[in-house]
Amino acid sequence: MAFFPDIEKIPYVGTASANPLSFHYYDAEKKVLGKSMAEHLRFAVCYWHSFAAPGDDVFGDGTWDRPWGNDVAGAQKKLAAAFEFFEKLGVAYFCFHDRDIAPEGATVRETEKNLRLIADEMATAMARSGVALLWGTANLFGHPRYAAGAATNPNPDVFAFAADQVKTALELTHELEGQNYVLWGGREGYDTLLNTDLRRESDQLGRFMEMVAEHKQKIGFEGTLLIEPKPCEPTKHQYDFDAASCFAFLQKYDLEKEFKLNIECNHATLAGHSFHHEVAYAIAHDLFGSIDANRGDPQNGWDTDQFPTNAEEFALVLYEILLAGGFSNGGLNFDAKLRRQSVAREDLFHAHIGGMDTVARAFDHAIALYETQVLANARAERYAGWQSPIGQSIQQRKATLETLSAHVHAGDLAMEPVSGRQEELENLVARAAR
Ligand code: XUL
Ligand code: CO
Repeated sequence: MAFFPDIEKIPYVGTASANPLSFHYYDAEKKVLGKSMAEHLRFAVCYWHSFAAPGDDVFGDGTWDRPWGNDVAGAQKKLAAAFEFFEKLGVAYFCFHDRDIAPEGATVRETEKNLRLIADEMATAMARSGVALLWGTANLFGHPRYAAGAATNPNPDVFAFAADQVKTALELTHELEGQNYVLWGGREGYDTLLNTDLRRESDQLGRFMEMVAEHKQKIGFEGTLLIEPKPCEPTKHQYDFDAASCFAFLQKYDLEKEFKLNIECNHATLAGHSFHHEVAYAIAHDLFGSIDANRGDPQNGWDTDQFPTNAEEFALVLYEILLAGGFSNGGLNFDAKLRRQSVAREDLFHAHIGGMDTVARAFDHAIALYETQVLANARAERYAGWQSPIGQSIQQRKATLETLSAHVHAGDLAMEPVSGRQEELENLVARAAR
């Protein structure tokens, strides 16, 4: 029996139609820059917010209509509803944590049995529908055993338990032909420094990540391993604070060739950055992998995980991704949730339609910036001086403090301040919106 019986496949109707259960901007088949919009944007629905979560918050119980219990029969109903949703929405991908799709049992064996049963049904649903796995991951933060962290737990048995969980989830992702495997350090951080050995916890996390990379090679998983930075929540301070902290961590443990980053908008803003900054930073350091699309609330300081609604802000993110050649294994996962009062089943459609239309409008804007090259030309012009002999000698590592000193003493320097043209460029960006 259908979970969304009154909803048909969501069509693209264009801006003239007022039908709310349709796309007004996202036209999956439309070809731009040699690929369809669906191929460029690689949308994914996340299992946890949309199907596993009950709509509770710290002050109150679940409000959403998710009529399945936390047992295997419930997991089967949830799977059927999720695939009905993916197909009716028309997305190519989804993402899950191990515990979203199957309940933990009383023993490790029972947990694996539950996962196996659902994984087989999932493989069948994927083959039938053509909906593929963007990434899999393990929930290493929900169970009380992980209250003091998983890889950074003071207890090595908890570390081992987390390792077993990741082994299983990585193998499952490989089996389901997932394009990536994500590690979000849910509780890899501290609540207080008074009881925390920072050096030890960093080394534990480093060794854990090395083992994940080793196992990836061993089983022949060809997807990308992704770390997802977040500065805080649930812990006071998380070690994968932002893209730059992840880069330092990866370099320390010689892992920068093994991992890329999954950048989430609301995590970037929690860290005091813009989404644009985090994506641009990851690209500039060859670490860009995938994105979790959502937004925070500008007046609230926490991870509200709302669906994106601001196309202009998103356009700059997509512009950077376009300049970098687009997604390869990565994609755009809606790590976003409904508000607690959104209790109608169709709210899930409105939320995703809005998110996808916002991204489609942003993409159109990004293409305009990309095609007209207004920003690229301004950037190139700003650094044009580096083509000069002195610029080249520095870039080619031929210059020394002495040769530069000689250059300065020879006089004839051109150091007049030049306009950064920020306001003009902001106007160009605004005008490029179509
Ligand atoms: C939590 C978060 C996670 C990861 C996957 O803030 O973003 O859902 O995306 O574990
Ligand atoms: Co996320």
